[in-house]
Amino acid sequence: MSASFDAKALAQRLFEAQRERRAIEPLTAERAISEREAYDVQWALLAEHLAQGGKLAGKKTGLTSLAKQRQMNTNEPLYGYVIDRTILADGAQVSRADFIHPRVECEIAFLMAGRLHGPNVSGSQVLAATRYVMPALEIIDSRFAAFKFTLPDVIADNASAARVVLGGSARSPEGLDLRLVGMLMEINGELVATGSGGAVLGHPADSVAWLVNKMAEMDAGGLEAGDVVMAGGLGEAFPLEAGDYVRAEFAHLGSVGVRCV
Ligand code: OOG
Ligand code: MG
Repeated sequence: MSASFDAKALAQRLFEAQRERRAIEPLTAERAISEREAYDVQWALLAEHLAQGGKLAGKKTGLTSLAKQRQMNTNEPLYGYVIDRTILADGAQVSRADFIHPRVECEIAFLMAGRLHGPNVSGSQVLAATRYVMPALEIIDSRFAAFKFTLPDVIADNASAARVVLGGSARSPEGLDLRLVGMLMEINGELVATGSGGAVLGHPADSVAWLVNKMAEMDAGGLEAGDVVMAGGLGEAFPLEAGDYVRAEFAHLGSVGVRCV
């Protein structure tokens, strides 16, 4: 760690940008940040959310699909944390004014039945430790101007996490080939994207396994029973505007919707 690197101060800057809904310049505009330093900032940011009354409810992967990696111009995934009060029920309403420049994307979410810590965790171990899979929408909201960042910036910014909407009727992944679970996404009744589970690292459970192993590499623990885990956007993310109604329908899993006012 170089003398000028202060993970807590950088986390504070991100926390305030989020609270004040004000975009800031990428942290790497000042100084190069390594992956490990970026996760140190993310950890300090989580500590700030917990200090302000948030509770850790789960984890998320991001940039796990080619579509997302192309859209955001990186070729590596990342993980982040999900805070309890950012999780919303199907059909929830969000306010555009609560965000800087929100985008919405479709994902498959996992609810963990058991603890799972890496390294060397496989997708089948993830499935064995899963209670339910659910259709989900994620609202992301980069704290960086124009949604432009490098991978260390977005790691520090908790993978742009803003809200999670869980839908469907939670069901066990048993007997489902999650790679082939198809998805249709509509905004205001208009089809904007189609996809399938295999879009995220070949299999959503492999995406979750990637997360567990990466957390182990970062000495950050892993998954605990009860954790909600977002396996990553199946396709690109779309701008979310006041007046929008977003709905995604998945084969076998059901649907999930959110309204923005
Ligand atoms: C980073 C977060 C990516 C996903 O599912 O790929 C993400 C971003 O695109 O701002 O949540
Ligand atoms: Mg996402």
